[in-house]
Amino acid sequence: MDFATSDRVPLRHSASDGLKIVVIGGFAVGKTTLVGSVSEIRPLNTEETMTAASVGVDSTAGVGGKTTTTVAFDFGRITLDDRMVLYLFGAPGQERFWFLWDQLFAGCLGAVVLVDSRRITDCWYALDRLEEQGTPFVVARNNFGVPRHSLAQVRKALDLSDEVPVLDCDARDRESSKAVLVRLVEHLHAMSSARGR
Ligand SMILES: Nc1nc2c(ncn2[C@@H]2O[C@H](COP(=O)(O)OP(=O)(O)OP(=O)(O)O)[C@@H](O)[C@H]2O)c(=O)[nH]1
Ligand SMILES: [Mg+2]
Repeated sequence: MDFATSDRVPLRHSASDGLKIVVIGGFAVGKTTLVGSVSEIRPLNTEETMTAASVGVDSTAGVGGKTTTTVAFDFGRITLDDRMVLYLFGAPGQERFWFLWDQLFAGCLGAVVLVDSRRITDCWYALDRLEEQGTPFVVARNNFGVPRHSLAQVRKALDLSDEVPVLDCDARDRESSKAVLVRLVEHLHAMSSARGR
């Protein structure tokens, strides 16, 4: 598949061309940042200021500048080629909002699991949910500075099978975030071809 087309493809898609994708992972791993960096429409955000009540509950270790958190979901859209549009739903990361994930998962065809390798265990809940549902996914390690672990170590720590793509990204960078989504679509395509064999 060739996705190396213009970033601003004219809108002539039907709903059947759209894929619903969720971006999930632990608290403060960069989900809202990724949806915002890659979206070609102004992303919908539901950010609220973090209050003193979250101190000691939500660890912002390594993301000290973080002052807001997603309380419902993020929404964005990206056109990958003249046929395919991805509708992106970023999940809230705080445990108290996890009940909203059920609605976000409805109708989704694939997922990006964002990981901060300094807090790798935070994504276990996301992986459990996806594996339980049988939803295909890729794991994207969002780089906060120089990574201390290799991608092979991330794969091992998360006990991922060889078929799950694991890649690096910088959620703040549009091209990097787009590369993650392209990888996910390729993975979905490969999985569906394998099922059709
Ligand atoms: N250095 C660096 N900072 C990042 C990167 N991605 C996100 N950030 C910062 O990390 C913080 C967390 O980003 P968010 O996008 O709000 O994280 P989130 O996963 O949506 O957080 P919740 O919705 O609250 O769970 C923000 O302050 C971002 O500016 C990155 O790739 N590198
Ligand atoms: Mg968020």
